[in-house]
Amino acid sequence: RTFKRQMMCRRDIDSFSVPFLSIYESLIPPEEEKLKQNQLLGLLEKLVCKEWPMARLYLYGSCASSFGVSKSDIDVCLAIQDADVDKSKIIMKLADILQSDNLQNVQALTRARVPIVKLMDPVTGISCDICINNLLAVVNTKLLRDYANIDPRLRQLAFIIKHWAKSRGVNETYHGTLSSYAYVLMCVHFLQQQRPAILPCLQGMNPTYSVRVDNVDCAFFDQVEKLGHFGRHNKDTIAHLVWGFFFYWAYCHDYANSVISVRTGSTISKRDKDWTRRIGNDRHLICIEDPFETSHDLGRVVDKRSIKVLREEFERAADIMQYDPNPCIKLFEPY
Ligand code: 3AT
Ligand code: MG
Repeated sequence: RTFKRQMMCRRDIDSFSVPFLSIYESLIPPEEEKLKQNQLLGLLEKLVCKEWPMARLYLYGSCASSFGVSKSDIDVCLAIQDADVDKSKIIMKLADILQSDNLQNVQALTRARVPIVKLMDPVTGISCDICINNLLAVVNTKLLRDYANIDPRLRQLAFIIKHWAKSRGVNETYHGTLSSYAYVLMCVHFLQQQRPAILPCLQGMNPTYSVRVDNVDCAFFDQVEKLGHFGRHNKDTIAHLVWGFFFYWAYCHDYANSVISVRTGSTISKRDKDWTRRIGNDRHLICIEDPFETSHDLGRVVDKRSIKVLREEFERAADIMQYDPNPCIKLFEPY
């Protein structure tokens, strides 16, 4: 590993940018998909307002953060400002309402960590998850969208990494691998770490946006259009960054001692967070700090078996990026 840590990138790396960009472009949702999403959101708003006139619906997750690939499910948050909301009751009621309006596969998952109603709209063909009052997710979605608007390479990199993770079966939290949200944070962190930096640390700047949600102060600089083209001094191509991303997670990240932290734009020590030992099911084998819920490690789903799978996948990908004659094909081969 120490040998590889000093490894130089292959000389022909930039020649792979064109094929990587065409993969990226093939994953972008077409405009009509956005229209259908809005059509479904409109229908849901109409149904919800009949029962709860003061409620609001927010789109969050990848379809709102610009990290959604074509044919993704959409994530919707129902915000109800009632003093004592019983989420399970609302979920059940909501499922009833939706069921009676021709929506299909309506399921109320009241016992999940985040209780949701799932449904499929037969008119648009879109599937949707609706949660209640999960406003932190709405705010972290905004943070990611603002990062995406700073440099186009973030969205390109994140699409390619998500596509790789899905192809290789390492985007399944119920199997101990990482969520899409975690991979996007890993991409943001990686671009913050480049020299010159490709992304700034928005939470480290003077806040222009500030809300308090569930007792968490969420504040960051959100006037990103004023940053000019922040990453312009760094000319790295997308192929180089994909190589660098995998190389970083395969051979450079200090799994034993470090936590990646988009909030600080850096890494922090596991000891400072008291994430050095297993507590309950949280093993902290790969540590990714949530930007707002800072006690929340997005790597907590990873266990002894799946950390091995993940690290072997990072090494496989890094080696393909370094040596394979056709990395854009080999990288995404199904496992
Ligand atoms: P997909 O395109 O659907 O794979 P996504 O970014 O929409 O990716 P999810 O559907 O898994 O990801 O999650 C929807 C949003 O919920 C993303 C993020 O704003 C929030 N979220 C997901 N997991 C967590 C988590 N562990 N902690 C905090 N927020 C989360
Ligand atoms: Mg989603």
